[in-house]
Amino acid sequence: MSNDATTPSVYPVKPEAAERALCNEEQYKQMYQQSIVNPQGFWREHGQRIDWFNPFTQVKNVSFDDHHVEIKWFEDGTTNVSHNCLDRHLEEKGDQIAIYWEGDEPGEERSVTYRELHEQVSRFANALKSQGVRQGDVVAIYMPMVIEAAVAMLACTRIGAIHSVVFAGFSPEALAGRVIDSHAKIIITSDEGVRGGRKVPLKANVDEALTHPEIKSIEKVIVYQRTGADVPWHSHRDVWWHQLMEVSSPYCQAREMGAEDPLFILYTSGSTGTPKGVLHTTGGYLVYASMTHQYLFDYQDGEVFWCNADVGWVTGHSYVVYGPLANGATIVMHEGIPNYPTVNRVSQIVDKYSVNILYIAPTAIRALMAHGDEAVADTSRKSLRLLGTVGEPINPQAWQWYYETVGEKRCPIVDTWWQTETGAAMITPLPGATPLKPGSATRPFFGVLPAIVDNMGNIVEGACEGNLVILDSWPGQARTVFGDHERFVQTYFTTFKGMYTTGDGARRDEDGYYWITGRVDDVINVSGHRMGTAEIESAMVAHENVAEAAVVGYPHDIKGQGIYVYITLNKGVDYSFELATDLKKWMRHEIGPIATPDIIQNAPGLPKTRSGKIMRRILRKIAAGECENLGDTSTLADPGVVDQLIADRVDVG
Ligand code: 6R9
Repeated sequence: MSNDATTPSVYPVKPEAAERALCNEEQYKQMYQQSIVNPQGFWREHGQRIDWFNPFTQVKNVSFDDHHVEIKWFEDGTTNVSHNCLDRHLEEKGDQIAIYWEGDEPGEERSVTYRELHEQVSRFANALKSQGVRQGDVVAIYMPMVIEAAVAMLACTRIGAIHSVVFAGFSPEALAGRVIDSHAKIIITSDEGVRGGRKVPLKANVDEALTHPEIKSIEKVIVYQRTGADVPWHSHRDVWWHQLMEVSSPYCQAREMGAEDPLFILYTSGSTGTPKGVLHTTGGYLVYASMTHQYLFDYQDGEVFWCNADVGWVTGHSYVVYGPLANGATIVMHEGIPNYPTVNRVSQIVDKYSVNILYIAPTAIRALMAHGDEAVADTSRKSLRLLGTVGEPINPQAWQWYYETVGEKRCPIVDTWWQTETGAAMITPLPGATPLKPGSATRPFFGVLPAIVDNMGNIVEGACEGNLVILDSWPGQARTVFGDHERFVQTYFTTFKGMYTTGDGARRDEDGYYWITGRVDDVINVSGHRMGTAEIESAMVAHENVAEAAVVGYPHDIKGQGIYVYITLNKGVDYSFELATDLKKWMRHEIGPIATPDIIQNAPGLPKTRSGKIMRRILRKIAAGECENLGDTSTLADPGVVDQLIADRVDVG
């Protein structure tokens, strides 16, 4: 992570950014101070940024005590998310474009105004009601990146149904697991999705998922017609989206919801067990998502905002749908991938819609950077004012390329650190207020109290490195794990008492800037997507020839981390190229393409402690090629396996 001598280590705030921004450096410091010293007063004021049907009087009611973790914000207020994202903009912005949709193939495009979006959401909300969806029911959404994905989400919020968006790249098995856990009543999907020139058989995947014997909750499958492909049909269960829309009324009053009523569930991987259904609630989430969207992108009326995340990830929830729409923004939604059909696709879309703010992941930046200037060829990108990044640490080299080649040194970069569980950005520069250091997420957002603790949980002051924790609640914080509050407490509040454990390591420098160093638990981050090693391992050992599997991440130029799998085969099974290919296919089927192993190493023995715990630390080092310095191996049950592993190592370089 070293900068070469020609690279400045600090980029001062640009005067033009400070001039237009809601807050410059002085104002940031004042507001931050106020938010920490008097959180009740600060959030009482900023809670007003959304419309409340019934105003709140209680601001914050929080306990991080592991005997009784409870998180409530604005609890006696009532509101509705879809009202805030749509109805309240109609008078002034009814004819403004809400969403520019750009299809996978250039030339395929659509757009909707706020008025049109409001009408579609209202119709679809009525459609959901007609299919038996009531307040508090869970609706699974397994959709490609089409406007209707946002319509489906907003329609759920309009009637108080809880959505659970499942990334359309996930396999039928992964979808089934999430449906079982959430007891979803309805699945909304499409005939097919289209990404990078390839069709994804979403409806067929749903059909396959629903053959799972444990799924009893699903009553209806609503199918949006994206490609018009022939799909198998079960007339007692399947319903066409367009047929429902035709007969549904365009009037649907937004239901008055309590601030703490559940808004959505989003599954995320942890270090152990099955994915957790992280639950967010209504009022606090919307206040926090919309406020961060406005401040960290310095979003101003009339600007075009493009976050290219999929709605299957939290970034797509907070910065494709809820944050921007609550602020009445015009957004771009792209169906495809950043480098299809040409490597300058992102830049072309920027020019086409005069995008002012571009928010993408380091993995996409690195993939584009691999093509150098070709990635920006024949485009001007002159509309760009600000760049953002999220999902994993950005290496200074990629930062530099993004800054110089994409933004032509004109646009500040906001490197935003946050998590599914935090709802929205937590540690991030503000363009008018924060001098930038490439690779650092810089300083906390208002109301966020980060700290670094050692492994004993002692808070360390000043410049240091350790575990990143958050000492007090913020409105966008997840409230629980759906159906398993104990797991929520265990995962986030027991490692270090009285604090929220992020699972990330961080360094703080002498200026108080935070540098995220990556996960401290057994979670790997592939192309900005979190995956638990346990999840991959359990899918791997479900294969008939695999006895045991250990998964680690290793540094990967494009993806950030690649998936390196060590497998022990069942007795009598020989390792072969064909078997490795079969295992990769198996993983795509079990979890989805993002879980495809990059490297598989045949490992007749794995390094285990006497208590049987695999020492991944050693496997990580071997995968990364750091075989000389493996650290202490004395606690291994059989230290001999290490030599064998090194001898059989697959060179990733
Ligand atoms: C929003 C999102 C969360 C994990 C998080 C951390 C990593 C996210 C980052 C970053 C360094 C950044 N992460 N943003 N690391 N710098 N700017 O990505 O949510 O999918 O839950 O992942 O991603 O490790 O703990 P999620």
